[in-house]
Amino acid sequence: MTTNQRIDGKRLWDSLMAMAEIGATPKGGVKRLTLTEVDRQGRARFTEWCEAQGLAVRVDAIGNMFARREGRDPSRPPVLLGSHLDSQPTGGKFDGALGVIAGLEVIRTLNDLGIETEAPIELVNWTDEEGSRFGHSLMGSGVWSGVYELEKAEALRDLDGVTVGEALDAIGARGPHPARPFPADAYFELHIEQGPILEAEGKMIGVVTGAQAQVWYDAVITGQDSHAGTTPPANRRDALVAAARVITHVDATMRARGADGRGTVGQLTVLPNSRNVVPGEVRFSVEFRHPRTEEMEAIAARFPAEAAALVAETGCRLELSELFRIPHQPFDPDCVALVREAAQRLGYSARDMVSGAGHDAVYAARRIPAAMIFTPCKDGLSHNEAESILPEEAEAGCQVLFEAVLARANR
Ligand code: HGY
Ligand code: MN
Ligand code: MN
Ligand code: MN
Repeated sequence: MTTNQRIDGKRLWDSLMAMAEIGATPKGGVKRLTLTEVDRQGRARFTEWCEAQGLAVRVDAIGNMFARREGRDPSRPPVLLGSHLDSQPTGGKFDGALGVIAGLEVIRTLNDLGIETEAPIELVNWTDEEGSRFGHSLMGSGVWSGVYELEKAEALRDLDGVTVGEALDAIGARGPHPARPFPADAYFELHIEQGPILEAEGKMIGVVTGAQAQVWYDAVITGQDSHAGTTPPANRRDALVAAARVITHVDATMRARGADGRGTVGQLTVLPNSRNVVPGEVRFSVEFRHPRTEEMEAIAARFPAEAAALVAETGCRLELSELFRIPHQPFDPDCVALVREAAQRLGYSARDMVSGAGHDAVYAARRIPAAMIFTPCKDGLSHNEAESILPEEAEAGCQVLFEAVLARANR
């Protein structure tokens, strides 16, 4: 039988909309880039809401925020829940924020109903999940779980040359607590699917069994800037033409892996970026993903040499640096079962699925049992200002989160 203790869907939605005001963009999305002034405002509002619920908020050295609700037995490791408040430059209202605000709603409901859990509960806002500013996604959870070294993370630079360390200090987000794993019992993350499957199948809940493999690179192609009018074809070393070959090859590599292949060049800078100069340097991102680790590894084994050969034919030079590689990450079967059982008890249509996106749960799972809950999103669209979900979808996801966390914290 379900606990029949219901979260407050309207309060959840109102808080989601209030958070979406921070960094709101004209097209209805949000721009809350990690460790910017707007991120600071989001963090401040999150802290205010947590403290209003009597939670003790602590911040670690990479800016991860943990808001703790005590349990009956303080000796038990806490059950964690949460996600991220940072967004893409043209992000949506719900990517990340849904998991954080739904986690807050779980705590608000426990407080309203006067429910004391056996284990403590900690609500988490992870720093820089998106990776779009500093080039490493899942950065905060990566440092917490020991995948990324803190010093290396702090030294990462954005396109303006600002380091993570400088950005942390600029908004006062560097906390006194060590950014490393502490004893925790489990981690649950509610997130929008960011893809088309649940909507296409008319399912309300995704029971996420794992997340796909991915590998990210930085590429720099060096040719020679020269006059567009006077440089004959034979004398050109056009870095943008070379980059175009590599970009086409990324797409072909993806398609060669069939419907499960993913390959993207999302970020590109042309130098000197003048219309009558043959480009001498092009910097761009490359990433590949696949549900099966061995497929990602097969791409990663061949792509660097293939790309170098394509570039060499143009007389340019390629420097390709691998930023990180994540194998397929299975989630914990017991935690996944709690999600599946909660959806069943609540009567929500559900299906098991692997996440196409990376999530903080992927790195949390390196240290503690973790599971995720997905809700549909309109047209499967995300990392787009038009990202949208229905209030009843947010409510359903939050109710499943409530039940799974309560079951785990009282087992
Ligand atoms: O890229 C990702 O998968 C995540 O949404 N940042
Ligand atoms: Mn996200
Ligand atoms: Mn995202
Ligand atoms: Mn993500």
